[in-house]
Amino acid sequence: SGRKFCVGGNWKMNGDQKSIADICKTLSSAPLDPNTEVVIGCPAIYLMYARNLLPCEVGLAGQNAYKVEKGAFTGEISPAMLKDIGADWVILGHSERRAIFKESDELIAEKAQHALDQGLKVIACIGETLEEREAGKTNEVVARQMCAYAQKIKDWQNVVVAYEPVWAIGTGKTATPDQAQEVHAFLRQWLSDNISKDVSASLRIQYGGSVTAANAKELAKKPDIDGFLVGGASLKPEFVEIINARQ
Ligand code: G2H
Repeated sequence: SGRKFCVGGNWKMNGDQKSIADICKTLSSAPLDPNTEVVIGCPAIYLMYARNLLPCEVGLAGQNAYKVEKGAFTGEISPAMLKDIGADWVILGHSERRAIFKESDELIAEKAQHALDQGLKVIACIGETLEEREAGKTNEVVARQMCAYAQKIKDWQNVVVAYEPVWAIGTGKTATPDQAQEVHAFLRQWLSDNISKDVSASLRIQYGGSVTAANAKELAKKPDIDGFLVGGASLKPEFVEIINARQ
C-alpha cells in the first residue's frame, strides 16, 4: 500500500521506573522490523526517563496534551512541552479520555490541530461503543468523530488514525480481522469522499482493542489495517512480536 506499518504502545497509567526500564531494555535488545514505525505512549511523568532508555528509532508520545501552548491550566501539559523534552507524538481522543474525562469531539479536534501546529505527530483515536455497534451505528459514529477532526485539521500528513472499538478495549474481545477491515475500509472511503483521494490513500489507520501477539498477524494481513495501537500487551515482551507482525 506504500503506507508504513505503524505500531503504537499505549502504556496508559501503568509502570514505574523499574518496569519501564525493563520494557525499554526488551525493546533495545530485540530485533525490531525496520519496516515498522514504533511509537511508545508513556505517562507524562516518565517521558524523559523513557526517552533516555528507548532506542532512538522508537518514537515517543504523550497520551494527552492541552490545546494551547502555556498558561493557567493547572495539571495540564502542552504540545510545546512534549516537543521540548523529546517527544514527537501525542495520542489524542482515546476512548478513556472521551468516556472518563468527558472530552468532546470538538475539544479533541482542537487539541489535535494545536499539536500539529506545534510540530507533533498525532495518533487521533476514534471508535464506537458496544451500544452504538448493536444499534447499527458504527459507521455513523466514526464518521461523526472523523468529521470533528476534519473541521480543524488542515494537513493530514502527520496524523495516524487509530480505530478502537470501545467494546474491544481491555476486554479481551478483539474485533475479528473482518470486522476491523470492514470499518477501516469504510474510513478509507469516508476519507476519499470527504478529504481527498490522496489522504485516503496515504493516511495510516491503526486498529486498537485487545491486540496481542496471538491475533496481530491475522489482523495485519488486512489491506486497510496499517498498524496497531496496543494497550495491555505493549507492557509485555510480546509487544515485540506485534511490532514484527508483518514479518
Ligand atoms: C485500546 C488499547 C490501547 P488494549 O485502549 O489503546 O488497549 O490493547 O489493552 O485493549
